[in-house]
Formats: sequence, C-alpha cells, structure tokens
Amino acid sequence: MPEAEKHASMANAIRALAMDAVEAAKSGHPGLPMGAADIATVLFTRHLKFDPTDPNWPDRDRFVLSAGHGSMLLYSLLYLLGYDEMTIEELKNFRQLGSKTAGHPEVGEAPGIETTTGPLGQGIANAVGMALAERMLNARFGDGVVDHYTYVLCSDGDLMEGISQEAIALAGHLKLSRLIVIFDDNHITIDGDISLSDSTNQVARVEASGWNAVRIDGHDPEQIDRALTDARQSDRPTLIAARTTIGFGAPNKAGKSSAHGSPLGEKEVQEARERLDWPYEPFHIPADILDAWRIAGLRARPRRKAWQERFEGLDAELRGEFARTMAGDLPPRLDRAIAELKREYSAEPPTLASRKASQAVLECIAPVVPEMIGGSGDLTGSNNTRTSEMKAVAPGEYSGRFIHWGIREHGMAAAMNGMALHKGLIPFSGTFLTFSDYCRPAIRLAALMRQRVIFVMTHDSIGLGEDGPTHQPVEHLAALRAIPNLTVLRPADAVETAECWQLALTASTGPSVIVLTRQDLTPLRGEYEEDNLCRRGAYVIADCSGDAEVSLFATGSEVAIAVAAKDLLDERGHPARVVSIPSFDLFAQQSDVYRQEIIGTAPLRIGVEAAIRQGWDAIIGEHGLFVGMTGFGASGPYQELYRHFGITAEAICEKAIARLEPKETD
Ligand SMILES: Cc1ncc(C[n+]2csc(CCOP(=O)(O)OP(=O)(O)O)c2C)c(N)n1
Repeated sequence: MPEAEKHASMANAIRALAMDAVEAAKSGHPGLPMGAADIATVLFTRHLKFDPTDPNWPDRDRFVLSAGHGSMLLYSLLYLLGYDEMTIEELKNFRQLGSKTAGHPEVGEAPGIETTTGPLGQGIANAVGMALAERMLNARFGDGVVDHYTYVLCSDGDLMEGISQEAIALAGHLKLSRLIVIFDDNHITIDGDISLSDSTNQVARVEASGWNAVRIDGHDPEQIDRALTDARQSDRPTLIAARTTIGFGAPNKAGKSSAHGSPLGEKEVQEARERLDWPYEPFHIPADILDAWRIAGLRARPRRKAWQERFEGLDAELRGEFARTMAGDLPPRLDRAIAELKREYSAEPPTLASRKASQAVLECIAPVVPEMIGGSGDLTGSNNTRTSEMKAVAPGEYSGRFIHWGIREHGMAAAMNGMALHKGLIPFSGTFLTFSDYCRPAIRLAALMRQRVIFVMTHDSIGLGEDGPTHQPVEHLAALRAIPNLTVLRPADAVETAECWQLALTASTGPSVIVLTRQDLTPLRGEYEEDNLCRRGAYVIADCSGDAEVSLFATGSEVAIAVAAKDLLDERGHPARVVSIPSFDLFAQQSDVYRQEIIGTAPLRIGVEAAIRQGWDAIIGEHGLFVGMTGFGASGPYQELYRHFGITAEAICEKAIARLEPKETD
C-alpha cells in the first residue's frame, strides 16, 4: 500500500473507532479524535518511544492527552497498538461502569494512560512536571537510563485555562526542551467558534515565554512528521500549532461545535464512512490495517531491550537506587532518622513554630530520602521547605533538589502531580494554606490518581497575625478534609511534626497536606514514644485520673490552648482530658472501637480549632461546644486576635463552666 494511503487508513481506523464507540455509548466526544487522528498516527507510528508489552518501561516517552474529553483517541490508539488490556470489548463498553474506558482517561484504569485528564489545563501542567522529572532523573542516573521525551496533545480549552500559562512559563524558563506540545488548533469550542471568546495568538504567546513554536497543517502527515523531528532538536520546549478540522470526515458536522461532544448520529456516521472510504462494520478493523498498527507498536521494542541491557550493566548500587525510587519504596533509614529526632525533641522539647519544626525535620530526613524534591511558590523563607543542602534547579541545570516554582500555585501543584506520576521522585512544596484554593483542582486530582504528593501549607490560621483576613484561612481545613483520599495533617508541636512527615512519606497511595503554623508552639510531647502517635489520627495527649467531665479535642496550635484550658478546668473541679487530632482523615479510618475510646464518655465535648466548625460534629456531636471561627479573621498581632475571637484557655473554661454549672434563671 502506498505510504499516503496507508497513513489515511490508519488514521481512519482511529476515526471509525471513535465514532462507533461514542455512538454505542450514546455519549462522548468524537470531534477531537477525528480531528487529531492524523497527528496521533504520525506521533505514535513514527516518533513516540514505547512498548505495549512493557507499558511501565521507565524510559518510555510520556504521552499526555491533556484534552481528556477526546479519550477515544487514546483508547483507540492503545487498542490498535496492541496494549493487552485495551481490547475491542473495552472500546465497545466505552463510558460504561466497570470498563477501562472511562469518560475521561483515568490513570491506573488501563496501562498506557499516563495521567487522569478532563479538567482542562491540568494535563499540560502535569506534562511539565513529567518533563522536569525526566531531566532531574537524567542528571542523577545519566543518559543511558533516563533519556525520553514528553508529548502533549492539547486543545483550545487547555490553552485558555490560566494554569496553562503557569505551566508554559515554567517550562520556558526551565528550558524543558524535551517537552513537545501539539496544539489541536481547530478553532472550535463547545459554544462555537473560538472567536466568540478568544483572539490570542498562541504561537506568539508561547514564544514570549521562551518556547519554540511552529504552525502546521495538522492533516498533512509529512508536515507533522517534520515538525516533530525539528522539535526534538530544539533547545527549548516546542508548541506545534496544528491546524485541524474538528470531526474530520463527518460530512455535515466537521468543523462545527456539533462534532465536539455528542454522538454524530446514525446517518452522519454512515455518510462519514462513505466520505472516509471506510466501508467496514462498526468496531471492525481490517486485518491489514490492524497489522500495520500492531507493527508500529513493536517499533521501539529493540530500544527497550537495549535499555534493559544498559540498565543491567549498571553499577549495582545505582541500579538498586533507580529501581527503589521508581518503585516508590522508601529507604529503611528513614524510620531511624525520625526516631532519633523524636528522641532529641523529647529530651529537650523545643518551642518552635511548626513550619520551623518542619524545616528541622526536613534537614534530618532529606539527606536520607534523596528522591524528596523540595519547592515553594515563592515563599521559600516562609514555608521552610528548603534544606541547607538543597541546590536549586536552574534552566538547563537539573541536578538540584529544590524548585523555585514562582508565584504559580496551580501550575506548581499540577506539575508536582506530573513528577509523582513520572515516578522516581517524591515532590513536596509549599505555599500559604489560604492559597490551597489556588492548588485545589490539582490536589483533588492527586487524590483521585492516588499520587504521593506532599503539599506543605504554612500560615495556617489567624495565628499568622498582621497579614489579616485575606491570608488567614478559616474554611480551608474543612474544604481540604472534604477531598476523598487526601490526608490532611495538622501537627501540634515539633514531635507531631516529625510524625506527620513520616506519615506523609509513607502514604504512598495518596497526597497529603501538612498544615503548619507561623507562630511558635509550646512543646507538648515531652516523653519519647517509639510509636507514631499521629498514625491513628487522634490520641489522648493529656488525661485525667478518674472519669472526665470534659473532653477537649483540638488540632495544631490549638492543642496547647486546650491543654491550658484543661488545667483551668481541673482547678475548678471539672476533670478534663485533651485529645490531639493531627488528622481527621486518619481518625475516620480507625475502628469504631478505637474511635469510641478516643471520643470517650465525658458528658461535655468541646472542639477547639481556629477555623470553622464544619466537619467537627462527627467528633463533638451536635450538642458539643465549638471554640473556633465563625467568619473571616482580622488584621492584628496574633495573641490579640486569639483573644478577640475567644480562642483562649480562659474562654474555653468559661464556656465549659457555663454548660456544666448552668445558672438558675427566674
Ligand atoms: C476546567 C474545565 N472547564 C470546562 C470543561 C468542560 N469542557 C470540556 S471540553 C471544553 C472545551 C472544548 O473546546 P476545546 O478545548 O477546543 O476542545 P475541542 O472542541 O476541540 O474538542 C469544555 C469547556 C472542562 N473539561 N474542564
């Protein structure tokens, strides 16, 4: 078969599968797969380095379909290329419960899906993290082991989202030349022509951020091929703006938004088959075309085998380290390092802000866990996420361990997801807790994708003081606790901070947020305990002899306040106990027996947290007292703010006494 004809048939196989699967599901997005089929065919059959028989080959090129609504493009490719788990049955079950072909690609559902996409803009930012991880691992392990590209297919929507600019600026600044983004430049979004809402020159825009960019005809295989070859020679990231027609091949809907997100309809599909010269039954791919795809799937196998040989020839220690970090296993020395630190803190309890305690913990564990990569959204000196030995990553110089993410919290969080997805590194990075809102969409995806990404969020309450209510989180703890599979940790002193770091690192199937104070904290854990007491989310930190009349529950900086309130209540003849709750999420996972034991039987339960009440009723009950915030904070010295908002030991004691000793009224 002549090359051009062969290319057209292979691309049409994608188009047909996409039309048929969307038609069968009665929902989905045929437009993008049909429009981008030529791009995908050239990329996957001539350029992308991968082996369907070893989908997790560490040095494979990564492909991110940022426009995840075009998922049928990816599923068709995986089937055509011979990924075992992506059978034709899976395509027939597109979007059905239990299939591997979810509405949007979900990492872990089927081999070959590198990241979960759907929320536009996330994928391109994930890819920046992947491309950065590739360079950083290359600097550690060398060209023989890590030497691959990261390709992205993105849409108008991806580039319109603000996060794309954060990602593009980062990639340009860091000169991530192995990042190649193909822009499906079809001028169409859901509402209609792009001119309804945008007139950005995307090529000029990325060029302004230090990229290489080119415009091509996205239906001309030779232009696509040349652009991809050139992109790999560039010393900068590349955007290939490939002009395409959405729904290419559909006689009436091509080029229109009606091709974007709904089945084409029986008649249109029939006519598209005629137009594309595709006279085959739904889901049927003729043997010669399927063979051509399967052969393309074998293309990089010799390179994978050569890689394997090189890898096996490596020095045993280096090989072991690469295998360990790619598997996500922690070095055994970590637990010892944490134990030593806890022993030190218990012997000489330090009065420290938990952000400073966190830095001290990092100084101790970062040398032991070299795959930990620090960073900050331009708040390095405030977040305390950089250790003395961490050199910064710089443009073209990737041997460092610290990333200046700039003021790009959303891009930072999504790129951290990409680093974790790449595997081999454990990213952690900081911003203020109030700006977790700017990271939230990416944090949610880290949780959904079960990725170990550690978000350090400092300045966690009115305790930050004078910066005032814009910077004082009040609803953020509740909002973060609402995200499934996210562990929110709020340590009360230096020992708990060490324990929370240990928990975040060992939580290999989900992200953690470590919430830290700006202000100093009184040490509470004077006695060394080998066990990680934060492990179960809550534990009794100060008990009373005999039956407690009051159980006080608190987190972070408010635990010391609760302990002081307990002392006052004890003095007033009302025995009280205090429970520290470093993690609501971990506590919720405990057995009923443990939860009941910790919640206790005291007639009065009081929650203390410098945040809103939402979520607390599960612990203190509907009739429990809550001492915290009911609205936004205020600007002022923090001790005054605590008094102003009534979050003091005295106020707690008075509220408790008012309940315990009700005054008789006339
Ligand atoms: C953050 C986010 N906002 C909105 C959507 C809903 N949505 C899906 S595709 C799309 C835009 C479609 O235009 P384009 O990105 O150009 O894709 P194409 O029409 O070319 O398939 C929108 C708004 C989304 N998936 N993510």
